[in-house]
Amino acid sequence: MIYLSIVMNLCLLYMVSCSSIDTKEKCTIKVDPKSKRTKADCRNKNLTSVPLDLPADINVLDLAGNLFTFIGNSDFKRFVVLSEINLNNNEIMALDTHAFYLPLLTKLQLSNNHLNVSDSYSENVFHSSSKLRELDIKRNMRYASYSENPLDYNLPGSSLINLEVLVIDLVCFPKFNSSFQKMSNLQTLIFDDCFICYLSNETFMNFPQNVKELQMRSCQYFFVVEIDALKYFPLLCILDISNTPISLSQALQMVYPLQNTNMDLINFHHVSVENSQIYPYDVILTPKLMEYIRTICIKTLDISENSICSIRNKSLILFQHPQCFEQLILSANRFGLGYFISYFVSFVYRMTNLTLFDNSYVPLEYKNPQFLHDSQTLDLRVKDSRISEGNFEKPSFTFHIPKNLKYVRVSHVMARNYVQIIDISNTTLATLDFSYYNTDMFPLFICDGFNNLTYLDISGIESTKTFGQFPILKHLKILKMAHSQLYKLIPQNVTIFNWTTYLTSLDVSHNYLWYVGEKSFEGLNLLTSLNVSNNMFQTIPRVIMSFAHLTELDLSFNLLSMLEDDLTVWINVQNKHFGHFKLYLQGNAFICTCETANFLIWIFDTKANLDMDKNYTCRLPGGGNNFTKNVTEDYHNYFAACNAAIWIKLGVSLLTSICFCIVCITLVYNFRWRILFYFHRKFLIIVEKGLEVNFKYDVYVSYSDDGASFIKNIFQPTIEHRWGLRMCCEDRDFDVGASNLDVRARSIHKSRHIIFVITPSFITREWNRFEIERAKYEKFTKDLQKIVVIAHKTSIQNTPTELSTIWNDVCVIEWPEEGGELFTVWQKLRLWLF
Ligand SMILES: *[C@@H]1O[C@H](CO)[C@@H](O)[C@H](O)[C@H]1NC(C)=O
Ligand SMILES: *[C@@H]1O[C@H](CO)[C@@H](O)[C@H](O)[C@H]1NC(C)=O
Ligand SMILES: *[C@@H]1O[C@H](CO)[C@@H](O)[C@H](O)[C@H]1NC(C)=O
Ligand SMILES: *[C@@H]1O[C@H](CO)[C@@H](O)[C@H](O)[C@H]1NC(C)=O
Ligand SMILES: *[C@@H]1O[C@H](CO)[C@@H](O)[C@H](O)[C@H]1NC(C)=O
Ligand SMILES: *[C@@H]1O[C@H](CO)[C@@H](O)[C@H](O)[C@H]1NC(C)=O
Ligand SMILES: *[C@@H]1O[C@H](CO)[C@@H](O)[C@H](O)[C@H]1NC(C)=O
Ligand SMILES: *[C@@H]1O[C@H](CO)[C@@H](O)[C@H](O)[C@H]1NC(C)=O
Ligand SMILES: *[C@@H]1O[C@H](CO)[C@@H](O)[C@H](O)[C@H]1NC(C)=O
Ligand SMILES: *[C@@H]1O[C@H](CO)[C@@H](O)[C@H](O)[C@H]1NC(C)=O
Ligand SMILES: *[C@@H]1O[C@H](CO)[C@@H](O)[C@H](O)[C@H]1NC(C)=O
Ligand SMILES: CC(=O)N[C@H]1CO[C@H](CO)[C@@H](O)[C@@H]1O
Repeated sequence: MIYLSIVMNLCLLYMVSCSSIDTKEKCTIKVDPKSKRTKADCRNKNLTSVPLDLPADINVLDLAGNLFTFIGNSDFKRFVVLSEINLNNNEIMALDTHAFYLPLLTKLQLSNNHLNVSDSYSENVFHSSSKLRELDIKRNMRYASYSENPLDYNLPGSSLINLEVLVIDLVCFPKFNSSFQKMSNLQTLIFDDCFICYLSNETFMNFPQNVKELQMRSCQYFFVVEIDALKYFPLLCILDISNTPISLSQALQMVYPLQNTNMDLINFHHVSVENSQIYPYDVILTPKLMEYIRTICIKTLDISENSICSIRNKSLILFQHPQCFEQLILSANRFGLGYFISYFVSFVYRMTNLTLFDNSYVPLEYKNPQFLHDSQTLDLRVKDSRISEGNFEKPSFTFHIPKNLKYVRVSHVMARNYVQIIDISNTTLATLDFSYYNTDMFPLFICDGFNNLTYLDISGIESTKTFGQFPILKHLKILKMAHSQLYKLIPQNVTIFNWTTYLTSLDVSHNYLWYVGEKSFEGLNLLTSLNVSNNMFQTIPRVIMSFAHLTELDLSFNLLSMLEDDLTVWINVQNKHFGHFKLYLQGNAFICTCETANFLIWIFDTKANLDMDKNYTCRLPGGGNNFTKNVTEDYHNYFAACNAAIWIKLGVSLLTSICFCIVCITLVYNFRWRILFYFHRKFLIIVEKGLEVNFKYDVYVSYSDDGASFIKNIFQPTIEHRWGLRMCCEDRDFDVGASNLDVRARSIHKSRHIIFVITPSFITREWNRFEIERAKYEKFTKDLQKIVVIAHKTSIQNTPTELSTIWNDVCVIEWPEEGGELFTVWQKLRLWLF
């Protein structure tokens, strides 16, 4: 009896463990609520055969990524309503004679297996699956592809008469068997893995005439195309040979049989050849090359990235049917439109159906070249661009945007600008991307009537060039002005954004902003998202709190030491009101002291959505860094003194009447940090002195002989007399007689920052190596806060290589000779040193 029960228990155990393995390997079965189809998902389960426990009524079976090697006649037989099978990425080498005996099968995927198009598909393999509409057998012929022997493609066409989509390999010399003609419904033909070596007039002879879409993307090698190769596809609407290296010249020849037809897409993106004897890499577009394509009515044409370096006889605008174009993509070529710009402009205007125009990434001309033979410029001084404009007689054109154009991208252009005025009156233009448009002048946009511009990107263009160039844009929602030196406008111009007061999203990151005037950002009442990251704000501009709809604020990578209470309260209110508020704070200079305790607590209490999982680096009062999370987790240790302050405050209110004087003293003592912090905001210098008592100097300056006068006459007066920082320079502060090495090491150790002034002879100075090594040492031991490198009368490239290992920790300034830059540079330096 006992024996029996043990056996039974063992059995039970066995069954339990078995079933647990079973559930691990089980496929997930789901009913798609929309299509009401049952799908069995058995992907990546190391299966070698169809699981036996699958219900028979599934419609979709996904077996991708398993280890099938063979499909037998009975494998799928019981799934009578199966309509889709995915067997991609298996190891299938053979199919049984009636492997897919499934009357309702519509889609079969077999890509990335080892089936041979020549002999793997027997006469009856798809017999009875006459509903099959989509067959994907690509990437099966990798090993055969390189062979130069002709390969017969034998597919049982008579059982594929309803096939619409065929995805298949294209080997070096393919011979399509005449049964392909029977696939009379074939509309989409995609060759993937394409290794073709020669595309002759006969290659596609046996394909049915209904094919509308032909894709031969990313073929591996250059191949010759005979001019009539596509004549078997008279109904072709989509031709995509992008990334196939046959040269644009050949691609343009290839459309010979398609003359005078209508095409939805011709995609010749990056068809340039690198090392062909016949076709040069650089393409010169001529009327001869455009002979055939110009007769076609094309909706979308992409000829980007083809090394087109010149356009002869206006051949680009010879198209006979400009009104057909809906999308035109010319990017990443190297041709200029200069000599025929007026014709081009009026040609584009005739493209009345055009919705998208893209001509970006055009590195063409310097905007203001200097020539040696020009006697006026021989003194090699950089001329004012306005003067050179006067010299250069430029034609002036107004570009009328065609009525239906919605998307224009002309970004990353380095050339001369020939279009002075762009007219967007009464157009539907919605998106305009002119970012990094590096030209001599920015066109003036005019609008007399209605416009629908909603997105504008003018990042990377100096804001003084774009300011005032736009009319009032009532529909503009998103404006990007990153990297646009906006600081140049802030002090001078009162309101910068009064032409676009309906904005909801504004990006002014990377603009060296340290201050925003009361009125600079005025009028942006509908703003919901503001990005001021990567600027130099030490305090948040108050104007932000006037944006009543703001729910996303990016303050990352500024110089904030905390967020003031009024701002944090405001953020909480916004968050409560709108139910969400996103705040980005990483990369700031937060301080973890009693005085910022409220802020630190707020970080973890607030319901607003903060980045970095609320964990930011912060500076500790005694020097060194830690993380906000670590500090708050160890709250009692860090803020014990703060709590004491609160208790004493309580005590104070009780004991006021007893001893006012004593309390006063206690107050001062306990609030020393708060007082200090008050001064920190008002008079940063005093605070720094108080917090960092152990430093003797604020800055150690390392320089060579030819920098001495710069230090004495320019540096010292500002840093010492105006800013009140203590400087250590060897000529003055070193005691006579002491060992030079020791003095230097000690002085560096006693300085909060170190500045290297790189002048032409600095590299030859005997001490610089030692000082750099000391600076690195101090940096790594965390005492030294900033290493600043100033290049004066020399280039940054001449910096000693020793500095390169800590390059990320170094602040670099190229000292300008004079002018407006100087002010910014002093501001930068001041912020770094404080
Ligand atoms: C499949 O087999 C591989 C190699 O044996 C193994 O690493 C992987 O975990 C297995 N996957 C599953 C789902 O069992
Ligand atoms: C495919 O079959 C043909 C004809 O049987 C043969 O010549 C070729 O080598 C086979 N290719 C592969 C990769 O097995
Ligand atoms: C074409 O291929 C099918 C299927 O493999 C085969 O039955 C037929 O005989 C072939 N026809 C020709 C003309 O080679
Ligand atoms: C291919 O067709 C074109 C045009 O019909 C013809 O000029 C050319 O000779 C043909 N090429 C071959 C190799 O038959
Ligand atoms: C714009 O395209 C439509 C069809 O896509 C066409 O009927 C119409 O003629 C085109 N517009 C013009 C002005 O040609
Ligand atoms: C203006 O643009 C918006 C969004 O881009 C679009 O939904 C709207 O239809 C456009 N209005 C007109 C008149 O084109
Ligand atoms: C735009 O339309 C308005 C009103 O329909 C009209 O007054 C104005 O002249 C038009 N502007 C242009 C440039 O055609
Ligand atoms: C915007 O402000 C600038 C400078 O304050 C002013 O010159 C311009 O006329 C204003 N534009 C509008 C539309 O109010
Ligand atoms: C905060 O982030 C730092 C740096 O990523 C990490 O070392 C530290 O463990 C984090 N602190 C907590 C409490 O997760
Ligand atoms: C950071 O704070 C944690 C928690 O108080 C502490 O254990 C750790 O030593 C601190 N790290 C540094 C580098 O000060
Ligand atoms: C911060 O805390 C985490 C765990 O709480 C610890 O792994 C990490 O070392 C701490 N970071 C510092 C700088 O002390
Ligand atoms: C009102 C005002 O100060 N406008 C100035 C704005 O900035 C541009 C470019 O610096 C000046 O040309 C304007 O005079």
